[in-house]
Amino acid sequence: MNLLSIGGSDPSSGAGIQSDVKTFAELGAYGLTVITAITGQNTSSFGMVEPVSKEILKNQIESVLTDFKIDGVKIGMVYNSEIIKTIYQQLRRLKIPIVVDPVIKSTTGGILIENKAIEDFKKYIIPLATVITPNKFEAEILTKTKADSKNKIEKIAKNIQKMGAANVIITGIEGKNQKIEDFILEEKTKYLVSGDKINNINHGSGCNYSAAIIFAISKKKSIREAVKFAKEFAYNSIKNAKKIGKGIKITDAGIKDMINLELSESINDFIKIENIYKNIPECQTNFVYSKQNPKSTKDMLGISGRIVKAGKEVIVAGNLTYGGSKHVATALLEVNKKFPTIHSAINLKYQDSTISKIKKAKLSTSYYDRTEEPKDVKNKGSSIEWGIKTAIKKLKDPPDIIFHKGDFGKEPMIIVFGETPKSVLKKLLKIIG
Ligand code: PXL
Repeated sequence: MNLLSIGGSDPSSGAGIQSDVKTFAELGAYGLTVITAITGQNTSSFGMVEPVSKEILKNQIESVLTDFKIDGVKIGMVYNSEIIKTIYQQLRRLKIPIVVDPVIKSTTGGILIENKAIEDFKKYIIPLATVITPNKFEAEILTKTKADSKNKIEKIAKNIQKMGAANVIITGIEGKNQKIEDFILEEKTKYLVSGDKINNINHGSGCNYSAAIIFAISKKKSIREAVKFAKEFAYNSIKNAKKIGKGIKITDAGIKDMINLELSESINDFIKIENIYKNIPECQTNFVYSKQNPKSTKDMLGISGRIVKAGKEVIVAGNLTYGGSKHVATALLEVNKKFPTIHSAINLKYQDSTISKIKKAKLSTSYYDRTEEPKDVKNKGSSIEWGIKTAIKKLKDPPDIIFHKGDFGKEPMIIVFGETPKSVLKKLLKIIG
C-alpha cells in the first residue's frame, strides 16, 4: 500500500512528513511525501517557517501522482493560501480517501497556518476530506465556537461537516476518570470513543493519530474501526515516547505488524466485555493469532503472560510476543495443520451454561476425552496435540469450538477458533452470558 503525506518538514522528525513516513513504515505501508513548508524546530522550540513556492509544490504532487498508485492521502500543515489553492487544484479530482489534519499550532508554540489562510482552508481543503481530525482546540478555531459542553461539541462537528468534510473526528475531549474521548460524526451516526489518558507532553501524537486513520481507511476499515485502531496506535506511541532531544519526548509507536494490531484490538475488546471475568478459567486465558502457514508456535502471537482475573477485574499480564502462548497456540497449530484458514483462538472456562449456548448457536463443535488419553502421550507431555487431533479427526469443516471435560487434576476447557481474532470474538459473544 502506498500512502502520501502532504505537510511540513520537521527536522526533529517528531511531527510532520518525517513522522508520517515513520508511521507508514511501522504499519507496513510505503510512505510518499510532498513538502509544503520547511520548519526549523526541535523538541524545545520552534524557529522559522519557509513555505515552498507553488511551482515546486505542484511539481512534487504531479511527480508522485503520475508514478505511483496511491491508496490514501493525508494533508497536514499547509501554511498559506497559495499552498492551499495549489493542493486543491491538484487533488480535487482524486477518487481516493483523504484525511485532513487541520494543524494550527505546534506543542512548542509554532504557527503552522497563517491566520489569514484559515478561511481558504475551510473553503478548499476541508471539502477534500473523507475524514477530518481536528483536536478540540482546532475545532474551536475552525468554527469560532467554544466547545464547553457535549452539546457544543456536536454542534461544532456538524458545523465542520457542513464545510464539506464527509466525516468529522474531534479528538482530545477530556472525559471522566482519566479518560480521553473522541467525538465522531459520520454521515448518519454520531458516537464517542473513549480511551485511557496518558499525562505526558509529547511531540507527534496528533500526526500519529491522523496517519494511522488514513492507513486504516485505505485498508477499507470502517470509520469506527479506523478510530479504534488510531487511538490504540497513538496511545502506544505516547506510552513509548522517548526523550531523544533535550526538550519534550518524541512519540514512538514501534514496529507493529497487522497481526499485532488486530490481536491487540481484539484483546482490548475482550477485556471490556461485561462480567467477562466469569469466563476466565483457573489456568487463565490466552488469545492467539497466527502468521500465515505457521511452522511452530513461534509463528503465533500470544500474550507472554495471560489474561488474568483479579477479582472482577480482567487484566492483560505480559506483552504480545511470538511464541508467547504454549497451550492455546499448540491447539491452534494442530487445527491449522488440517484447516489452514483457521488462524486465531482463545480459551475459556468450561461451564455447562456455555456448552448449551454453543449448541443453541449451532456452532460447529467437537470434543475430546482426557480420560482416554494414552499413557505414552501423557508421559511425552503432548496431551493437547493428541486431544485436538482426536477431536478433529472426523471433521470435514473447520471447528468453531473444541472442548474437553478435564480429568483428575486437569481443568476442563473450551477453545474458540476462527479465521481472525475478530471472528473468534464474534463467536464468543454468542456463547457467553
Ligand atoms: O503536529 C502537528 C504538526 C504538523 N506538521 C508539522 C509540525 C507539527 C507540529 O509541530 O511541526 C510540520
